[in-house]
Amino acid sequence: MKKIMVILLALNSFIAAAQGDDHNMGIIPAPVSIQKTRGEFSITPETTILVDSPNHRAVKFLMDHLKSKGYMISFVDMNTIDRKSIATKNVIVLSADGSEKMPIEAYGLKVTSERIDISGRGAGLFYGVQTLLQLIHSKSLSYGTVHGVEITDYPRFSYRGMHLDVARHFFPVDFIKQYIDIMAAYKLNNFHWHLTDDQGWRIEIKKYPKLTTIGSNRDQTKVGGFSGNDSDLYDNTPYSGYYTQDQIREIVQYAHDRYVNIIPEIEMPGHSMAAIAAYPQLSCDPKKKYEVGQTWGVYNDVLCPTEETLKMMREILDEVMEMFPGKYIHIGGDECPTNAWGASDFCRQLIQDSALKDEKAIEGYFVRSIERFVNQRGRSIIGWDEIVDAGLSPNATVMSWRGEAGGITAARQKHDVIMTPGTNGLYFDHAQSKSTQEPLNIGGYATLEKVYDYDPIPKAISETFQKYIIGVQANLWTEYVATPAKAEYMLLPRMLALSEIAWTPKDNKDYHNFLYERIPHHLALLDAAGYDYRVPEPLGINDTLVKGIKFTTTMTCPVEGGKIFYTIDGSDPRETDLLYTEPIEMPLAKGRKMQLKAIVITPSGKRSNITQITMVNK
Ligand code: TNX
Repeated sequence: MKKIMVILLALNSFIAAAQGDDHNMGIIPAPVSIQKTRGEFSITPETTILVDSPNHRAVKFLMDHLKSKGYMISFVDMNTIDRKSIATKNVIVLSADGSEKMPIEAYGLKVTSERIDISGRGAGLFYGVQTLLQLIHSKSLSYGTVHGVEITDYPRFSYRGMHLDVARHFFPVDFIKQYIDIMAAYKLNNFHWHLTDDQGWRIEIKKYPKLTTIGSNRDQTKVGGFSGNDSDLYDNTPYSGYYTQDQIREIVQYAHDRYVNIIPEIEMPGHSMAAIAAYPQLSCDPKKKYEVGQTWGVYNDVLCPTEETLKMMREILDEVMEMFPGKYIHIGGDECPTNAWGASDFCRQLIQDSALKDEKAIEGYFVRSIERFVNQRGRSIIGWDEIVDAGLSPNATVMSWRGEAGGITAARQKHDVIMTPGTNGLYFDHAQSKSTQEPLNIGGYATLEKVYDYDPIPKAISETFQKYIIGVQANLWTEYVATPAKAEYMLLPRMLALSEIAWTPKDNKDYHNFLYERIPHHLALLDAAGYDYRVPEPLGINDTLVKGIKFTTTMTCPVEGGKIFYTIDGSDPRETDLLYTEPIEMPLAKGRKMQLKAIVITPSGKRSNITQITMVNK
């Protein structure tokens, strides 16, 4: 026990030292303005939390959070006591005071040795609380301290999104809640829930029960990578899973309590094999036999634009809108081949009757029809950028995923746009490094730095149209993500970079500060909390070759409390090898070559990829 305490205290002073040099004081996403001040507030069992709106979600969140951490702190409703008798010392005050003129979602946070004041309205107050929680540093035996600071903060973008595909692989309710937790902690406010696709329909629809009794089950799943001519290996294992309407409502409420809006996606007219397998009349050839998708890619069978199909989609969306109260309904619209429409007599007739140019125009016809309906219900659609090619629907918001081009075109037509380009690091199913040690993934390449470097406002867009870029999102497609642990691995720490590009003013971004001074502390917290995440390689060596006669290798551990182990004999390092404690001096005789290999092992035992540096004296 004593040993643990010594370690904890040492760790804590290490944290304090790291924070000492960091002008952002460890906060992710970095705030708009932050000024470190003198003094330190100590949270003690006598500290009182004063609130002006006891039912505020931020207050409830803080209460629950502190309780779960074992803090016994009293909350006092300022309206129930004589204002003059309110204590002014050893208090944490959560109020709307001074927030009238603040931008939306803004907060102010002031910490002195006597008190902490957080002011904000709605989400603003909630984000003030999130920042406070990041600033609390607990020592082993006390309730924690917060260094003096003055912060003014608000987001760069109003839409800060994270997506999860639960169709290719299903994720349980508890995991979805955890996903929302971590989003909220990093001030992301829109969870895009990809609920249906070729390989599974995962939301209960009462009027159409076969969508889940049939559509949520596939007989087996493709093993390994997918590209058209891969080997045909399947796992021979049935796969299923869906959310009941009660579970959905529970999750919607859970997200609401954390200022996270959920955007449900019901894919149409493509990526709909699961629905077609359940109700073949949705297709252009109802006599054909259909099955829920077992492999990945794009399927040629798609929804047929008959009145029967459109009616069914409207009825499905009616139930969906009842479960999800938010403004946006995502209707998909991506990757929809026209083969089935081209071969259909019905479609030929429709093209004539509705004066459509050809079968390619059917997607626009479909989307506009659904959009009219969604608009009548007082909601708006979001679609993937193919809806731009299909002739944009009037109020549609566009998610630009095939690069930025679709988003740029849409913004110039004064449509709202959410940037989520796969080519710029925002596809979290892509590999996090070029190393062969990365787990199976879809290909592509999205390092932490690439995510961080992305600016959601494309250079090509003139100032007049920039306001139509309402935000940014990263997508986690799950063809190759079969477990919650892997989803966390793909999500973290890239989501922290996403949070900073979505929230922090561009001029405050600083990758070196993010990577060296803030990320290590956050990874230590995630490590202790039991999250999976990708452990970055030792900072300082990166599969490079250097030439010279004498070498000094300096490495930094990217996880606080983690250790770097290394070898110089060419073998793969592990915890039984040399522990890195200080820069390694390595003089090398002429004609010699030496390889230094290193690995990070975190306090919970997670391991990074192995990186190396090769030194040669020619
Ligand atoms: C394209 S992004 C898709 C998804 C895949 C993803 C894999 C988009 C709108 N469609 O169906 O899962 O690529 O990266």
